[in-house]
Amino acid sequence: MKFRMLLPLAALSAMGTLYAQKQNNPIVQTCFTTDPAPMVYDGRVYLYTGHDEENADFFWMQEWRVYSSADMVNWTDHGSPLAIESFAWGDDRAWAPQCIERDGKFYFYVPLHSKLTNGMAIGVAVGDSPIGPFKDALGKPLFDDGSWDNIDPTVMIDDDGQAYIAWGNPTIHIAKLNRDMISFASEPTLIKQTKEGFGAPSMRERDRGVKYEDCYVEGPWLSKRNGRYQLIYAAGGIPEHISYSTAPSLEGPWTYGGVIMPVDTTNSFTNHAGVVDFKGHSYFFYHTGWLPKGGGFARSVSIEEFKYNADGSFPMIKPTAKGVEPASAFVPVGRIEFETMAYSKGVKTEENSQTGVYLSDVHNGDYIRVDAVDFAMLNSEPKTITINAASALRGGKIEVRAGALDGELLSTIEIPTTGGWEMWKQFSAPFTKPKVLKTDIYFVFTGRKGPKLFNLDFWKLNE
Ligand code: FUB
Repeated sequence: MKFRMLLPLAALSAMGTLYAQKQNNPIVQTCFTTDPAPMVYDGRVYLYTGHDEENADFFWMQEWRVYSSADMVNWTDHGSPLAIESFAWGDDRAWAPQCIERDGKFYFYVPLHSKLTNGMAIGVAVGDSPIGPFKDALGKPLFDDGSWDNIDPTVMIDDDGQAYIAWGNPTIHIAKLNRDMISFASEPTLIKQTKEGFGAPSMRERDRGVKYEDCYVEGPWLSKRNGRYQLIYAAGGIPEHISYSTAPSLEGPWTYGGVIMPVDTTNSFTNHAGVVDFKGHSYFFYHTGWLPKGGGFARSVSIEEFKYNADGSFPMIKPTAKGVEPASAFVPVGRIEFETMAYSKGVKTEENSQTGVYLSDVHNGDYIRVDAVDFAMLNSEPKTITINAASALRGGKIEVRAGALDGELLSTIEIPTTGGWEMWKQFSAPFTKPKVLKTDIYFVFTGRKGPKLFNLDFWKLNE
């Protein structure tokens, strides 16, 4: 009797947890992502990241990754179009990047370890699309003086068309770029760090034993807002917080603006920020160690929405697990890649030259969630769903549910073996539109406990 009374309570509380736990941060769960550099282009936000390896004991990072979103919650994984091996002169440490568009080309600036000088160097790759492919634009570093300071490049194009690049730890180098974006228009100089400008003089000029208000460390993010230049950066030493300084001109004088994101329980001793405005909202990107198995060398990108204060200053921004609300609805029209999702459990992504990026490592009990799917925006009612899948084993089953993991069942698709993990076949099943027309959609994967079930390429609703 006691047991029977307890059971519904336990079930209720489990459901409560399920609903209470809806979260969007970190925004990628299929691998670790670091050092976010967002770029708004043609109605989407492109996000360039580093990639911490699993079980790493240092920043042994091998590649950069690209994601994009039209709504800030559903992110498409575009894989890794740039890696250490893209630069013949580099051999290690694919650290914090930034990409920018100019004249229809995309310039992807990276720091990496130089074989030429045994220091860190700044490289630049170029591509015809925001997701690549990218290739080393110079065949040599853009800047390489053998110093370990050369990390974390940030770029901006001023209102008069002049492009600037800045980088460094614990120095801040700055230089003008030529219109070609791959050569300097001025010799790199150092931004002078002062107490008034950054909370402390530069590291090599600080007095021992003096407690300073703050200090620049690394990860600069250069931008301009309402005619004033903003430099956001990781500050304060280890563990890092995020602070900023502003200036009327890039020659200074710089004024220290304060802390934006304080040291928090982020489980990461570094932090690294990027800021963009998109669809009328302002977004702050940063990283934490909040994924399972996360930590200082296993970081993941998160996002918070914020509003500038009336005087243009930054508010204090706290990391959350909830993350941001959708900036627009997701209309489920045409072919939708399975690697477009707001949240997932258990799965990973892989890529090959034939399929591009696809969902892999799908096991019993795993799921993905696509947020704010708006069925009211469809011209006609979907009657079936088609899924492109591959399985070398016995396959499994996909349940499509609305609103929650155990929400309204919209479809069940059986995926049998296809004879190989990359032998793709399409499977269709009846689909009922949800009662609530704007809802989150869950794809819940079930099958034999233990082995991988299938790989998933795309889904599509049909009339
Ligand atoms: O990801 C490697 C390094 O850690 C970056 O270059 C720094 O900004 C810090 O986040």
